[in-house]
Amino acid sequence: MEKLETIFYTTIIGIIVVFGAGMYLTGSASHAPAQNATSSANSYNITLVITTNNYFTSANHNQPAYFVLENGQLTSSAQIYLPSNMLIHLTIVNYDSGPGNVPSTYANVMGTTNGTEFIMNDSAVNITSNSEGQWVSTVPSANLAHTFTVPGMNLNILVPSQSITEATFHTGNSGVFQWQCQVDCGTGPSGWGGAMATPGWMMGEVVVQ
Ligand SMILES: [Cu+2]
Repeated sequence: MEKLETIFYTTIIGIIVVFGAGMYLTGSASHAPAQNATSSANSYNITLVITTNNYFTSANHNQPAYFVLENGQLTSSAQIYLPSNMLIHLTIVNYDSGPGNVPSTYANVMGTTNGTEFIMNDSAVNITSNSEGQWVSTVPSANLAHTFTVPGMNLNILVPSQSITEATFHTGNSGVFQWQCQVDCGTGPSGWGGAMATPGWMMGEVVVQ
């Protein structure tokens, strides 16, 4: 009997864990913020994913790119939609390594709650056993892979190598703002070509609506 009870409760806990994870993944983002299932009336969740080794051109392949995780699929980051006047919970899952150079203007976290961000699984994005993380206001340049920077919103989020980053910030009124990675992860002598100069890769628009 005891063994059966153990199996029963283990199964129930397993179902709860799997269901909970599923809810989290499906609630990532939507082009229609008001209909997002898991975001509450007062906040909105969005997950961005940075993958590497994306084919760019025959001369410049292996470029990194941002994607929006939407209903379990990676979609273009050329336009990232956010609701206006809302608390945003942003998660960035970064599979890319880096490092690269960032202008001193963008060396610190800006525009988030308390001017900080939460970093997990630093340099090991696929770790599942280590739940530890840390709040930071900057990331050493030797460990910096990308940024998610929206100058028009005074927002600067630093993305360490192979990591999960979380931050919250408020949107204002509706408008279209440029987003741009500030780490020279592209092609050419400056590193600002290729992905860095192409919408949906390391730049694009944030559409606040
Ligand atoms: Cu970048």
